Amino acid sequence: SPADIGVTGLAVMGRNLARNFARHGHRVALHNRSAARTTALMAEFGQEGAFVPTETMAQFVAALDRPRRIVVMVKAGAPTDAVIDELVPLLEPGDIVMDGGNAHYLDTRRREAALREHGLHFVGAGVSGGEEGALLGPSIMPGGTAEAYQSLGPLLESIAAKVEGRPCCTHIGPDGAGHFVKMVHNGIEYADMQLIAEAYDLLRHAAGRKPDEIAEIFRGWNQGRLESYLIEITAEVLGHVDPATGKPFVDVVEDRAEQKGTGRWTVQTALELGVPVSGIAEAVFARSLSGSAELREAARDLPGPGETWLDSAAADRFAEDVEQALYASKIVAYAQGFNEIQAGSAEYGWEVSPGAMAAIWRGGCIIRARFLTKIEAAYATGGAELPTLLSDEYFREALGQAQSAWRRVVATATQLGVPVPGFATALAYYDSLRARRLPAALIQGQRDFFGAHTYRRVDREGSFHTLWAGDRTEQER
Ligand code: NBP
Repeated sequence: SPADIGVTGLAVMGRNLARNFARHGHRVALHNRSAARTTALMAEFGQEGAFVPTETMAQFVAALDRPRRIVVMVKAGAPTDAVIDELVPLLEPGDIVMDGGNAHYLDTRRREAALREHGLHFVGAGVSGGEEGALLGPSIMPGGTAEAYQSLGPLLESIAAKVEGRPCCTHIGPDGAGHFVKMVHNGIEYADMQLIAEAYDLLRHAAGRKPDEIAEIFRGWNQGRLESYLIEITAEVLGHVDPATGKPFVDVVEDRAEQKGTGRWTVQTALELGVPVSGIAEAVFARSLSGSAELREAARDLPGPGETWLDSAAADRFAEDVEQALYASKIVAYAQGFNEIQAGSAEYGWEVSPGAMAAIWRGGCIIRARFLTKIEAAYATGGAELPTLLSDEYFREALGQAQSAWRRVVATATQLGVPVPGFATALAYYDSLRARRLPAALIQGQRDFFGAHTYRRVDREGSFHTLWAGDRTEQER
């Protein structure tokens, strides 16, 4: 009998998604460019469910029930286009092609438009949770037509992670919406990881705690409002001892953070949309800085404040402050990311529900966390247009309670010379939004001085220019 769904691209991700579909009772057609992967999957896991292995793309397409539902899970970029080009002539109007790879949302918009010309549905779906998520339940962010989601959605929801019975998958919006949201998810992930890393650094180099002690502190935090996958794995990593040397694992790893590019895309896109995502940007820059060997080498001997540590009683109090600072900074980073989703949605007319994004990130994905429930609730109360999460009652109160500790942490870090770009930029963002008057007025004056760029006045409508080089009278422009 025909297969319910097909998966082409059977490397780690595709193979695990295919197995996940089969384990949920779906009949799955299999295809991979080189047949060896298909054969290997059948040999190892063929008993797990109903698989239809195929060798050629034509056989693969012929094995599928109509309208066909095809998941493409190959390397992002040119390989994805190559697979689509091979598929399209074999398909019929109404068929659905889903790209589950890490595509840029603009590529997804282009592909969606091209396939629409052929009467085909193209679904760009962000899939989060890595290899394990793909097998046991990822968070899935599919974009495309509502009609495509009607057909494909139930299959995706069946394999997605579940939180309190709800699947971590929902229709995000048209064309590139799914990949856009996945991109911002990754950007937020960068920021969250950076903030956690700074918290560790402070506990280590200001409070003088050892990695295994810090692992304990993180385990404690994971019992409270900071409960999340990232905090949980941080404690695991910090508690790990290198078998070869007996040293803390974190001390034998080179301190150069790598990146694949979704964080960078998030920041590039935010710059174009004019959304301040300073927390995500600092996180991307912090990774770049950590990898700039020459730069760091050249600056190694610059003077610092010297070895100063907090005394033991102060260190205990400081650890509590760091928890507050981490929570507050995390709220800011997420608020910024959600603003980018709102801005992308407005730009492209996607009508993405921010609250629904918080809901489907509660399971399956890397940033799954208890506090996403609070974000979902904030958008339920404030609506999809809520200007910032910071003004939601719950977050406002949490920030109010945290702010003194947050300031102490940033001040102490600054005094001791421990870099906290994530904490500091989050606090600066908080204070900038709070400010009654920003020095932007002065910048407008400077711009008008050197470039006659004009300014607006607080007391009258219109654009004005001061004759700076002349008698300094004001003209209305
Ligand atoms: P890879 O990204 O390593 O891609 C390998 C697959 O692409 C193989 O099936 C390979 O076929 C196929 N392929 C390539 Br390369 N060039 C091709 C071409 N020109 N035509 C047809 N097939 C081609 O696999 P992955 O790590 O499973 O990731 C798949 C997608 O999922 C990527 O877009 C990735 O960014 C995304 N993703 C990955 C993760 C993760 O944790 N790894 C998480 C979320 C999303 P072959 O076997 O014949 O070489």
